[in-house]
Amino acid sequence: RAEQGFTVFFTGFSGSGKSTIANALMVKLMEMGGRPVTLLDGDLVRKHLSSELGFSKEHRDINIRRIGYVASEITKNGGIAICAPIAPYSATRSAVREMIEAYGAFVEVHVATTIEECERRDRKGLYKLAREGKIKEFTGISDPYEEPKDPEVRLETEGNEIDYCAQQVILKLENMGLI
Ligand code: GGZ
Repeated sequence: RAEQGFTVFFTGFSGSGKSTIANALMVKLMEMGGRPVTLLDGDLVRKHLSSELGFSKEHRDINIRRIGYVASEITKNGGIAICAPIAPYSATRSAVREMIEAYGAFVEVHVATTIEECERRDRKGLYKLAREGKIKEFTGISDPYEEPKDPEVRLETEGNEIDYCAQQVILKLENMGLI
């Protein structure tokens, strides 16, 4: 049978490790060979696809739907799409799931690093700015994050290596018969 396309959709707080794990997953999938892998990282999407958008609920939803649309096209053509936005709203994630599942599998991965841990790490100094009110509507501080209730994979990053987290996703993809 022809190989089915699929989308791996990471969701979690800023600084939770989404991008890093998504990159590690991309490398593993590319090493397996044969299939094109496209990473739609939050930062790059914001730069190239959504540069006019801010962080209101309306704008976040537009951003996530754009990502979903691109991922659905990749999935339709039998490719692998990896997305890594915050995607704080569960209804929007569900809408994207429906768009993708018309063509292939949707694998939601909750990077479940707690807000306390993300703020403690504060790799980019954004949490400090959010606490000072210099960034408004900051997810987890002054803006909502609706936890996924039933993701395909939930990753606990505290005490686990990047590579181990990426491997958990690989195992799930194998169990689902996708790779
Ligand atoms: C959340 C923000 C905000 C606000 C700027 N809230 O660590 P980062 O920097 O690179 O990841 C965050 C990124 C979030 O963009 P997304 O497109 O993933 O968000 S969403 O899915 O909600 O559309 C952070 C930065 O942008 N950033 N302001 N107010 N993150």
